[in-house]
Amino acid sequence: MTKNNTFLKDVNDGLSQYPKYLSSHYFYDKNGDELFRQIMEMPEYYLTNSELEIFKEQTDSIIGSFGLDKSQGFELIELGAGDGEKTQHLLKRLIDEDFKFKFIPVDISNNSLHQITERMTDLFPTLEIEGKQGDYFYVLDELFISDKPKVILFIGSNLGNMADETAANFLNKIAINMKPGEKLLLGLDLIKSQDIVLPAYSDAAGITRDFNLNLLKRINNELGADFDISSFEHQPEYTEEEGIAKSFLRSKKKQTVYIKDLEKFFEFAENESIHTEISRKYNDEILQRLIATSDLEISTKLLDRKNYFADYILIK
Ligand code: AVI
Repeated sequence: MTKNNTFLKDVNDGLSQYPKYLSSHYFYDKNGDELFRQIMEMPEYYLTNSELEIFKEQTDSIIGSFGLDKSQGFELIELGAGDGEKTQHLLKRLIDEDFKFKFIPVDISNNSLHQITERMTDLFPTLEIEGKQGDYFYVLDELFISDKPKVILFIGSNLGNMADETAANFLNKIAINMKPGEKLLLGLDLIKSQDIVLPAYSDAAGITRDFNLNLLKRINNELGADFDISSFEHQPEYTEEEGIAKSFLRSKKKQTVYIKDLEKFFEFAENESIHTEISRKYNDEILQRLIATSDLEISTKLLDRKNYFADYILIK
């Protein structure tokens, strides 16, 4: 099935079920990539700065926790690399300390991969870098072909966009590919109160709203739909008890939407919503549960000063 056929099928399945659902996976077209970059700069979106602080101020602890042998080369694989803003601090220290390694950023977006490769090559002309384009869920096996030791980075709380069962399967899939003693650095947003988490998903400037609505624009542009974007609104939810931020698109009125490529109409009741995203927040217990059936163990946990975010180093 071609990429757009999968999109078409997922939109048809998601809008035909009750409650309606569209995967946040589809947020990231060129416009979505740009909106996410802007979200990361919003004052309310504390996740980026919290993890950046760990990468800037605890770089030696991160590198120490990898337990690398300087005389041996290794591969640093970053899943869902994005713009590399945090990783550049790690790369700089590794280069300064004379570690021999190849950096392998993996991203679904060719556009992001191109940008990170340019940025890192400009910053570190001697860095060996080899980007890999693809959905990290599917290209994982191909990343472990060489027998060089590996360090895997999966930061930014990207795991949080997966349901727990999918997240556990994904961690297990990574673990199966790792050799004993290898490390996975997993960056996770921690469970905290609603007054901190909810604004991160409903910033005052409305960028997160546009990010969510962009999904409907994408369906209009790519599948010939006639969503009236102004008649849907961004609806974020979070409770500390549940620990999962959720985003919905709520229909402000009763309406019918036509999707040309499906030759099909979809009915929306007033206030009916489409569930578009989960952003799970974690604690040690939840992570332990997710890795319970894998060969991974928590070896180190690094926190930012406010205890908002954790970088866990997991060892196989
Ligand atoms: C990419 N991911 C970890 C972001 C998050 O926080 O769940 C995506 C995002 N959605 C809304 N704002 C940011």
